[in-house]
Amino acid sequence: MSPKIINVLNGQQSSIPPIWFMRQAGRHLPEYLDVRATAKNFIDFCFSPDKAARVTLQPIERYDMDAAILFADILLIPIGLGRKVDFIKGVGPVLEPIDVDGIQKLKIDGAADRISSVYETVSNVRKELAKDKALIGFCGGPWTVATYMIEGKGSPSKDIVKRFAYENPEAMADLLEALVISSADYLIKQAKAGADVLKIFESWAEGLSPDLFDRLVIHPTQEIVKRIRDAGITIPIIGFPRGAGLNAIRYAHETHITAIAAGTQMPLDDFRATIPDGMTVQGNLDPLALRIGGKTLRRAVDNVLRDAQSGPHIFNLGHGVTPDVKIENVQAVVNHIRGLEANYV
Ligand code: 1CP
Repeated sequence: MSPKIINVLNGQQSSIPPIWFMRQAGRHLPEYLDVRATAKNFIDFCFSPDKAARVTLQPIERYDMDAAILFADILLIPIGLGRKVDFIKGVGPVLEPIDVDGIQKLKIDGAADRISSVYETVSNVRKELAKDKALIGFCGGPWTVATYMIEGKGSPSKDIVKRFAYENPEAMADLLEALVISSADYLIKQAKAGADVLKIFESWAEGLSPDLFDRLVIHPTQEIVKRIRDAGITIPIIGFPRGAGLNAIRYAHETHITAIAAGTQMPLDDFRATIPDGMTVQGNLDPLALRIGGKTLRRAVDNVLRDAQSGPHIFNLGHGVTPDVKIENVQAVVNHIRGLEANYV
């Protein structure tokens, strides 16, 4: 039986949508914290195929989600390109900010091979995952990864990076090209190792003028998709231009992705009317409602189901599960979606 999420990505409509959550493997799960405690640091954890495979499978085992998402991070690619990346407890990612000179020195050749333990994780997971579940591989969108590389820290303010893009268009194009080449190669290798779906996380797509959005988001994404297709990889690709507003319409039409993930603020019914006919939409429960639970959560789930019902839909959040989310709340949403008794607390 092919995974339900694959049928929906191929345009089939289902009265019970497939469901998975961004950041479903993470700190809200005690079993995740147990494995996490055995790793030296977050990057070592991502590069340990046995441990990473184990936590990738945990949300399937606990919640019976329809898809597993590879446990890795969008900031592994800068490591492949030869940059130093650390994750500091309580702070988040810390990178040495890159400048024009640094961009010229990026090690594009072999970047995806230098992080090859990720493909081992993919094949370990695929071996253990049931046939009716899909494995999602992923990378960060080039613009989003560039924001971290230029600013050097988490939750980048983007103004520094936008200024860099305006003032150094050639260096910015070189940086995006390095990210396009290495990220496409990375996704191709994940697909060859057994990923069933690929996702491009453009988490910082907000606040860009249409012109910058074209140059920094649409064009590089088109290039990644083209490289993947030219390599003979035909599996679905989900794009997630979080916070892009109306720029998401052109993203849906012009990047040649298969399906589009919507952030929390997107009205799914209006959005569907603007994107290519029959394109699958993923999203977009408010992660805050998931934290709150109870009636608030039930109502928020019903609203998403109502707004998404006119076409193929994958149920998900508008952004990731936060560490304080209660397991009971996630379970209640999964049961509700499947028409089972949902115990909202
Ligand atoms: O020690 C820990 O547990 C650290 C928390 C953590 C986790 C669980 C980080 C650090 N990364 C991850 C895993 C991760 N990251 C996954 C796989 C697990 C899953 O989804 O279940 C994925 C798909 C990502 C993708 C990712 N990393 C994104 C895109 C999605 C999004 O949230 O917008 C981004 C922006 C990152 C960067 C990142 N990595 C980690 C943190 C804390 C951050 C965000 C930093 C910031 O605030 O900007």
